[in-house]
Amino acid sequence: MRIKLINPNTTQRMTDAMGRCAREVVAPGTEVIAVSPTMGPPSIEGYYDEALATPGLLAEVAAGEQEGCDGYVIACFGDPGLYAARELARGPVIGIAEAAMHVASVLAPSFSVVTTLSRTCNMAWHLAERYGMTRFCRNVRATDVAVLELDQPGSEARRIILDECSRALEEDGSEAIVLGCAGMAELCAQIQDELGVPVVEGVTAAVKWVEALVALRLGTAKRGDYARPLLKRYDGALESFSPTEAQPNPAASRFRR
Ligand code: 5HY
Repeated sequence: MRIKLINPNTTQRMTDAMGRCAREVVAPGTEVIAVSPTMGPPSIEGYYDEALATPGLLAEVAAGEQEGCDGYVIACFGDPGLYAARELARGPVIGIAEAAMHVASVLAPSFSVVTTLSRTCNMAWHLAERYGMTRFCRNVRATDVAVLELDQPGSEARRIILDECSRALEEDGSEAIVLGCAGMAELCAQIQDELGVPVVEGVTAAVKWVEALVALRLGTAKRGDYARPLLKRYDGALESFSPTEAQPNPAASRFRR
């Protein structure tokens, strides 16, 4: 099977790191195609970044349908464009925040999210509400480490994140941690080893969830909300995004009718 892992920001080194993490956990026979859009913000740290990352993300999903991709991961903790992507895709589409929160919710009675900038904390709360996770999510904490600082040589990011996770366990009373940024994926194992509690990051959680759904021959429901977008011609710079008839996806036959 082919899973398209889409980093909605345009920073290729982040995309490469996510691809490495995903390929470590997928089963033999599962191909991970890790991509970034060619247009959009280099990091997503607010509503405006997220809005302007979405067209490029959706273009990658539309391309994936042509490429015969079986499923998709939206690898940004805001889960941008998740529902729009589901309108385009035949296969499952999972966001990393959605995946990480659900996984943590079956491993512990409660979790805290540890994310990047303070200004994105409410976005995480909104997602917890949307996913029915507020009864599990005790807190959303910011480290105020910018997304593109996470992997910088000499960065104190790992220690700062680890300290915030420790405070979450002590002060929030949480029994698990959700890492609130795709850029934290490569830090997850070390942090979990140090803390001794489940530390969940959404890239690998989402990839394995998509893999499981595709293996079960389950795809996105194409009735109602997630049916193909209605046909219409868009104006101006977005004309190329005009909804068209569904193109045959070579992978579609694998899904249960
Ligand atoms: C992410 N931004 O996972 C989010 C994290 C955040 O570029 N990739 C980004 O801070 O919301």
